[in-house]
Amino acid sequence: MIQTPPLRDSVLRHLIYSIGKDPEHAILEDWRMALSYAVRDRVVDAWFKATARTYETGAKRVYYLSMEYLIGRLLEDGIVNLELLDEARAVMDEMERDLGLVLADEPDAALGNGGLGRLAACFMESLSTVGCPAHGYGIRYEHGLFRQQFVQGRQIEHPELWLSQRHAWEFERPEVRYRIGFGGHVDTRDGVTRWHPAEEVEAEAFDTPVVGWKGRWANTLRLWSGRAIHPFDLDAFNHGDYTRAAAPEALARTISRVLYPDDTTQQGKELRLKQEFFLTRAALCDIIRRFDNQFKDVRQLPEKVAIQLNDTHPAIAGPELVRILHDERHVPFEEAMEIARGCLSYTNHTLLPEALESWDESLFGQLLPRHIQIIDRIDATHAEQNPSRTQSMRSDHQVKMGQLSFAMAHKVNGVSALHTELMKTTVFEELHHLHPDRIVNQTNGVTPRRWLLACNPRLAGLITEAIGEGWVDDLEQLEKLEPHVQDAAWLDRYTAVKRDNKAELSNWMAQTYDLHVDPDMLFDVQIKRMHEYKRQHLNILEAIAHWQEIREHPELDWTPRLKIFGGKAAPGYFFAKDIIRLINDVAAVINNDPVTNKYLKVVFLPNYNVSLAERLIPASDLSEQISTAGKEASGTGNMKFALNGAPTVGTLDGANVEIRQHVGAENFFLFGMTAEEVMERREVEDHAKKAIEADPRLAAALDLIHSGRFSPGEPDRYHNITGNLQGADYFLVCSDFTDYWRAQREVDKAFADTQGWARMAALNTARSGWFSSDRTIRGYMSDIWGAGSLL
Ligand code: 26V
Repeated sequence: MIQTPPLRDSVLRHLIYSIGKDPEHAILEDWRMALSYAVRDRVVDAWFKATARTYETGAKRVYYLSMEYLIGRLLEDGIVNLELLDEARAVMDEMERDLGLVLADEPDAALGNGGLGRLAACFMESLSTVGCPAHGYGIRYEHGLFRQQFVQGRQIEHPELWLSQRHAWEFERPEVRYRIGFGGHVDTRDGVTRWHPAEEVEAEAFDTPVVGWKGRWANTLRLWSGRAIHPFDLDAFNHGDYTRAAAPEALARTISRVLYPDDTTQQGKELRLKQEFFLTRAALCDIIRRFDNQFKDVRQLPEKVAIQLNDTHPAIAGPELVRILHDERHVPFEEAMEIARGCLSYTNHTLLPEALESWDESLFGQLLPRHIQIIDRIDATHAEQNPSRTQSMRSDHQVKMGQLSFAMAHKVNGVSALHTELMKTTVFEELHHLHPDRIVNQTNGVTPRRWLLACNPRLAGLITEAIGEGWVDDLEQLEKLEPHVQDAAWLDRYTAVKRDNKAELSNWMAQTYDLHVDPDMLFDVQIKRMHEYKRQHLNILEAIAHWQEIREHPELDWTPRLKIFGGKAAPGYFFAKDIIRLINDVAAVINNDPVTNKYLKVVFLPNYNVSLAERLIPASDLSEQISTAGKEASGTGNMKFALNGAPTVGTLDGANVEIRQHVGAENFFLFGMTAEEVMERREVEDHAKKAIEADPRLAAALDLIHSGRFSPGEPDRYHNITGNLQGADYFLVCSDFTDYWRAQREVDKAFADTQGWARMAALNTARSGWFSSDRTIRGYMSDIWGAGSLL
């Protein structure tokens, strides 16, 4: 074994020999790369050990298939997990570099849209921390989620260029390539059916090691990149037609060029379906090659391989695995189905009808002619085995990916207790009836390494001083903080930590955006994708109403509040974009009102991403989780806030329900209708009108928007929003407004009692241990995958 040199030597060696710079001429990026390589060396040591051990033991492996991984930056993560923070800081101090600036120089890899992608990233880290042999598969998008800019309050999208910046984390594997076919035809000879694709591209592997806590284990995130099989059309080249000669490469690369930025509506685009098959087939080829290397009989697959589908996006894994087993390995069809089902399981992340995947059967059949036949056979077999069945995997000329995933999975899971119950009574009602043991719950979690230890070092330090460091990979140990919460002196220190975090954020906002805010205000934060069901417009309506009240009585002792928003809207989701613009317009008016602006300010920070979340969450006082009940499958931001000592104002939706159970009802500001009440209220005629009539504050706030108070010169700018709220108001903003208002006034009162608030915040931290993604992963291992830890 090679002896690991001190970090300092390693950094200098890499600076000189890997980067080719001497310390005198190195720029920030060079130091960042040198430090990354030095840390990476140690990650690789852990990685090789883990790989060898998995191979030796012949243990079952977990494969996580996801179209998205919202990983964020990796250098700090590696440093924290390998406990190199002090050493890294000392090295950078010696080189007269600020470690914080070096870490922040890394591009933020945004290969995902939101919750689903971030969950995949937390899961990868937890899989390594708990020592479960696992591989993540995804796509190496050249461009991740767009960068958001505001121009006169409106969202402008810019391409994101993370790959054009240097980073140290991936290893190209040119020898690991698979052919991925599309289109063509199917024929049957001597009873054997074969698919002959018309077009083929290659998927090339890029590996990123993912290290767990203390470097005890590391797994692989393998991302696929599109390549042409013959990068050059030689014939065209020899004829001097260079554009045509390069065309195959350009076409192949298109597949992994860009992440689809719309996570709200399924659009049925051909390229998206190609991406899904590209990821899925490349992953399956890799899984089977690895299995064949070590084992003999494909009938053993379910014993050795667990494949988790992150939503329906890789649902084609069912038919493709059956195709490989049946068409290529000649396993009888029904047995092939059984083997595939034994390996596969599926996680549902949304019940919103517009986000459920279905594909036009003619598009599907053109691109995947053999798979559509297999789907029909799976469907027929399933119908035969379940004669009372009425719903098919194909209806209205569409292929239903949810139905397919359910039928091809041995377990199907929801992501919070409420969501799982709703799955049983709504989208999967019939299938649940036929397979009552298939649906299980695995409430989401977040990794405490990134979301507490790394992003909130002050709080992490205070906790470790009180209860030791065991909490880092056993988060429920946070309950040992309870006695300290009863100690006034300790609570003062807890409050000081929060205050320091808020001051740091205020300084950063002043430097970065010239926004000047008082760190003693209540920092009220709503950060998430923009969506009507998440109801950012409910939040801004309340701000308008509150502003009016302060204006009427500026002499009263109001609790000063800063409302912070962050979030991107899908480029084609015009309503969500209007809400962004409205919030920015309202901010411009309210922040410039000299009568009220010591009591109320509103800011919308542009380009919300993982790194910004890491800055904001430790500095938050209040977590806004205000979705229409029944619509947010789980939420994971909600867990990060609670863990970092920001109590929730929220509805009984998704994991809010479980957060409230854990932290205690008295430490959670509940408001709004339940999921059941929501369904009933929708049936009430003119529910919005009635709610508006009953609440003059709401009526006045809507009138202000409608009158053009926030859009001078263009009074009708927000008539679409006001019309929607006064009309159908599908997400029941008006019906929940009054209770939301009441809850916010309770927040004001509670925050004014500094000790009481500190107790509430600290109890949120002490009682959030259950929301670790380590707990979630152990749940998947035992209830779904049948996989063990090799630690
Ligand atoms: C949907 C679609 C629709 C088709 C086109 C591309 C695309 C990309 C992503 C999605 C995902 C939407 C589902 C989603 O992100 N759900 C979120 O999952 C989180 C993790 O389980 C959960 O905490 C959130 O509540 C849930 O909204």
